[in-house]
Amino acid sequence: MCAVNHLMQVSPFMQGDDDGDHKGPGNGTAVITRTKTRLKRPSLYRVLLLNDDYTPMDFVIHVLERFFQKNAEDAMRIMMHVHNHGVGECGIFTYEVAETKVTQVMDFARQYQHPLQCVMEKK
Ligand code: TYC
Repeated sequence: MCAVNHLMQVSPFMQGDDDGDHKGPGNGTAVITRTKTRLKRPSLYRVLLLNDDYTPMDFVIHVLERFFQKNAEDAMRIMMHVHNHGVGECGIFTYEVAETKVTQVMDFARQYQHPLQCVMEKK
Protein backbone atom coordinates (compact mmCIF):
# COMPACT_ATOMS: atom_id res chain seq x y z
CA MET A 1 0.00 0.00 0.00
CA CYS A 2 1.11 3.56 -0.63
CA ALA A 3 -0.30 6.56 1.17
CA VAL A 4 -1.59 9.45 -0.91
CA ASN A 5 -2.31 12.75 0.77
CA HIS A 6 -5.08 14.75 -0.82
CA LEU A 7 -5.42 18.44 -0.04
CA MET A 8 -9.00 18.65 1.21
CA GLN A 9 -9.54 22.39 1.17
CA VAL A 10 -7.64 25.62 1.07
CA SER A 11 -7.15 26.99 4.52
CA PRO A 12 -9.17 30.11 5.22
CA PHE A 13 -5.82 31.70 6.05
CA MET A 14 -4.85 31.32 2.38
CA GLN A 15 -7.60 33.72 1.30
CA GLY A 16 -5.30 36.64 2.01
CA ASP A 17 -2.51 34.98 0.06
CA ASP A 18 -2.61 37.14 -3.05
CA ASP A 19 1.12 37.62 -3.57
CA GLY A 20 1.37 34.59 -5.86
CA ASP A 21 3.84 32.58 -3.84
CA HIS A 22 1.16 30.24 -2.43
CA LYS A 23 3.04 30.11 0.83
CA GLY A 24 0.51 31.76 3.09
CA PRO A 25 -0.27 35.21 4.36
CA GLY A 26 3.39 36.16 4.52
CA ASN A 27 3.00 37.88 7.86
CA GLY A 28 4.87 35.30 9.90
CA THR A 29 1.88 33.08 10.76
CA ALA A 30 1.84 29.33 10.02
CA VAL A 31 -0.74 27.85 7.64
CA ILE A 32 -1.93 24.33 8.47
CA THR A 33 -3.70 22.54 5.60
CA ARG A 34 -6.00 19.61 6.34
CA THR A 35 -5.04 16.34 4.66
CA LYS A 36 -6.85 13.02 4.37
CA THR A 37 -4.85 9.81 3.91
CA ARG A 38 -6.11 7.33 1.28
CA LEU A 39 -4.51 3.92 0.73
CA LYS A 40 -3.88 2.88 -2.87
CA ARG A 41 -2.68 -0.53 -4.00
CA PRO A 42 0.50 -0.26 -6.09
CA SER A 43 0.25 -1.45 -9.71
CA LEU A 44 1.93 -4.80 -10.34
CA TYR A 45 4.08 -5.88 -13.27
CA ARG A 46 4.98 -9.32 -14.63
CA VAL A 47 8.61 -9.89 -15.50
CA LEU A 48 8.90 -12.24 -18.48
CA LEU A 49 11.71 -14.14 -20.18
CA LEU A 50 11.54 -14.61 -23.96
CA ASN A 51 12.83 -17.66 -25.79
CA ASP A 52 15.63 -17.54 -28.35
CA ASP A 53 17.66 -20.18 -30.19
CA TYR A 54 21.10 -19.35 -28.75
CA THR A 55 21.07 -18.67 -24.99
CA PRO A 56 22.19 -21.86 -23.21
CA MET A 57 19.55 -23.52 -21.01
CA ASP A 58 21.97 -23.56 -18.06
CA PHE A 59 22.43 -19.80 -18.36
CA VAL A 60 18.66 -19.21 -18.16
CA ILE A 61 18.42 -21.51 -15.14
CA HIS A 62 21.23 -19.53 -13.50
CA VAL A 63 19.42 -16.23 -14.23
CA LEU A 64 16.23 -17.54 -12.60
CA GLU A 65 18.14 -18.70 -9.49
CA ARG A 66 20.30 -15.57 -9.20
CA PHE A 67 17.82 -12.76 -9.93
CA PHE A 68 14.46 -14.35 -9.10
CA GLN A 69 15.39 -16.55 -6.10
CA LYS A 70 14.05 -19.70 -7.77
CA ASN A 71 15.18 -23.12 -6.56
CA ALA A 72 16.75 -25.51 -9.09
CA GLU A 73 13.48 -27.34 -9.75
CA ASP A 74 11.38 -24.19 -10.36
CA ALA A 75 14.14 -22.61 -12.44
CA MET A 76 14.25 -25.72 -14.69
CA ARG A 77 10.43 -25.74 -14.98
CA ILE A 78 10.24 -22.03 -15.92
CA MET A 79 13.15 -22.30 -18.38
CA MET A 80 11.51 -25.29 -20.11
CA HIS A 81 8.18 -23.44 -20.21
CA VAL A 82 9.87 -20.50 -21.99
CA HIS A 83 11.73 -22.90 -24.29
CA ASN A 84 8.49 -24.69 -25.27
CA HIS A 85 6.01 -21.77 -25.30
CA GLY A 86 8.15 -18.77 -26.25
CA VAL A 87 7.53 -16.71 -23.11
CA GLY A 88 7.25 -17.31 -19.36
CA GLU A 89 6.82 -15.51 -16.06
CA CYS A 90 9.73 -15.07 -13.64
CA GLY A 91 7.82 -13.09 -11.02
CA ILE A 92 5.40 -10.25 -10.25
CA PHE A 93 6.69 -7.02 -8.73
CA THR A 94 5.97 -3.35 -8.21
CA TYR A 95 7.17 -1.07 -11.03
CA GLU A 96 10.61 -0.14 -9.72
CA VAL A 97 11.50 -3.67 -8.61
CA ALA A 98 10.37 -5.10 -11.98
CA GLU A 99 12.39 -2.46 -13.83
CA THR A 100 15.47 -3.31 -11.75
CA LYS A 101 15.12 -7.06 -12.46
CA VAL A 102 14.81 -6.43 -16.21
CA THR A 103 17.92 -4.22 -16.19
CA GLN A 104 19.91 -6.74 -14.13
CA VAL A 105 19.01 -9.64 -16.44
CA MET A 106 19.64 -7.67 -19.65
CA ASP A 107 23.03 -6.42 -18.38
CA PHE A 108 24.01 -9.93 -17.27
CA ALA A 109 23.00 -11.49 -20.61
CA ARG A 110 24.88 -8.78 -22.54
CA GLN A 111 27.97 -9.35 -20.38
CA TYR A 112 28.03 -12.97 -21.59
CA GLN A 113 26.97 -12.02 -25.13
CA HIS A 114 23.73 -14.01 -25.00
CA PRO A 115 20.66 -12.65 -26.83
CA LEU A 116 18.33 -13.43 -23.89
CA GLN A 117 15.48 -10.92 -23.64
CA CYS A 118 13.69 -9.95 -20.41
CA VAL A 119 10.66 -7.64 -20.43
CA MET A 120 7.98 -6.37 -18.06
CA GLU A 121 4.24 -5.94 -18.64
CA LYS A 122 1.52 -4.37 -16.52
CA LYS A 123 -0.77 -7.01 -14.96
N1 TYC B 1 15.85 -22.10 -26.49
C1 TYC B 1 17.12 -22.07 -25.77
C2 TYC B 1 17.96 -23.28 -26.21
O1 TYC B 1 17.44 -24.21 -26.78
C3 TYC B 1 16.94 -22.09 -24.27
C4 TYC B 1 16.25 -20.88 -23.74
C5 TYC B 1 15.28 -21.00 -22.77
C6 TYC B 1 16.60 -19.60 -24.17
C7 TYC B 1 14.63 -19.89 -22.24
C8 TYC B 1 15.99 -18.47 -23.63
O2 TYC B 1 14.39 -17.52 -22.14
C9 TYC B 1 14.99 -18.62 -22.69
N2 TYC B 1 19.26 -23.24 -25.89
